[in-house]
Amino acid sequence: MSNLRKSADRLVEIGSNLGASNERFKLSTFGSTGSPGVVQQICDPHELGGEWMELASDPAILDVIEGLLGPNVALYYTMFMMKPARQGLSAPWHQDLAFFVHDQARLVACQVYIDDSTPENGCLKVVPGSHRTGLANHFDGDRFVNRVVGDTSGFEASSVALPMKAGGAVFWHALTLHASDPNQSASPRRGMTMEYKDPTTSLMSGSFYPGLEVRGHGLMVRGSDPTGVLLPAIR
Ligand SMILES: O=C(O)CCC(=O)C(=O)O
Repeated sequence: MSNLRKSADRLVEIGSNLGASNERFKLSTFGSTGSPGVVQQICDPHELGGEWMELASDPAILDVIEGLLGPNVALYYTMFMMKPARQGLSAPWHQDLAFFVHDQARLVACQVYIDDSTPENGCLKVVPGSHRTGLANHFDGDRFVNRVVGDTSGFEASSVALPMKAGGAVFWHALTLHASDPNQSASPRRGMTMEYKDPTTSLMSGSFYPGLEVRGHGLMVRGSDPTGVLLPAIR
């Protein structure tokens, strides 16, 4: 945790000079507007190696993922969610699969927190069982809007908040409806989201979301790749 916090601080220092988002540092999330110099997300920090890749290939995490997806596990992407104190933006109700539609819903996310995640600083909320209800509409006409369109008050009413201590993790299916509130508290809520998938499931052509930010194909972190396309992570 202390290595991750130190590295996170260094990254934020770099990103705090930015007036606009770039491929690595995002000053906004889920389509909402942020402020110059306030980093909201860091894309694919596992590409930096070190403690980030160590976390993404942590055997304790992969044991859980293997139990859900089977023996072959690819790391698809990572996203470090900053939720800075008083300026952390909300995540509207969405399903991850809408952002990267695959031919099978065999993808699972794990978010590990480096700060305590609480209702006050915008902990994750999920709708239990929603992974069985199919993919909801995330489009307004032909425009992808980063959230489920229409009345989401029913999601709010049936949701469960998932507060977590620093060092803890939450896992969710790629079809699980989830959201988080803005952080209006004095404490940051930093969490590393890691998306894992069965390597035999593929991104569907067209991908449905033209602003797709997932850049790579993924990296094998457990087992082997029956498709022969993905590279093993070298440690
Ligand atoms: O970190 C959050 O509050 C939201 C995370 C999320 O929705 C995601 O990683 O898909």
